Amino acid sequence: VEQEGVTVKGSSHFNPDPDTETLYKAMKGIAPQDLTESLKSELSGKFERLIVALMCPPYKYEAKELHNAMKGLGTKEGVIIEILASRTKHQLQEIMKAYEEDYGSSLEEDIQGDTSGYLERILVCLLQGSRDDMSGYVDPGLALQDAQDLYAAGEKISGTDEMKFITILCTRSATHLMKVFEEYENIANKSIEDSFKNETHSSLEEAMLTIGKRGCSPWAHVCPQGQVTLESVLLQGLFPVLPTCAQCHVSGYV
Ligand SMILES: [Ca+2]
Repeated sequence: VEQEGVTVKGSSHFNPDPDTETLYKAMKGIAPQDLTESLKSELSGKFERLIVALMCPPYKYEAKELHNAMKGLGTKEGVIIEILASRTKHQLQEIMKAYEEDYGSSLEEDIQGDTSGYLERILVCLLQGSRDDMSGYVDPGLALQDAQDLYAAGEKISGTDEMKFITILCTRSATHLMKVFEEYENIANKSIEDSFKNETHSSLEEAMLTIGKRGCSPWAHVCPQGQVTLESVLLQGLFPVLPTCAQCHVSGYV
């Protein structure tokens, strides 16, 4: 298989049949819950919690986290922000689908019902998936313009043009934002995080900081809170697709 200069060669000694047969025999007739139970009896402690969290289909798990964050009295805004700010467009679509399947209502409507003001706008904007997160393309001219616009919408004026911040943070890709924040530091002589803290408050500040960190840290898709630990590195290597930050947090592993 050749793709973009990468060549993968099959081993000349590899014969899939005996391995497939052994696996098939081992897995045959085991229902997923039984597999989870068997794993639980074989494992212990943090590693057990991690594996069990990973057995839960990822989007259903996040849908449940969001639902739990909104039901009952009050809203755990931090959980909603963390999940929505750190997922790709495709992941958000899958989470919305899982939410509607499991709870019979629209995630967007439930979030609108539970939040208000600029926080509601930023969350709905993220959910609508207008963010370009696949191309990885950075337009240096646009990055400079965005940095100037952010400066003009915050530090340069008294008060803050929150919608300008929200629009740039919610529609640009993580790689583009990295470049924007770099330019911003040259223009403003301070980091974008410091400006978020000066210009916004409480949950909107938290949302912007979460998005900002995702733009800054290459590890952010493993753990959007920006903590890089041995475990998060191992997890990235071991499970390149499956684990989500929420799952790692719940398992107490990262
Ligand atoms: Ca200001």
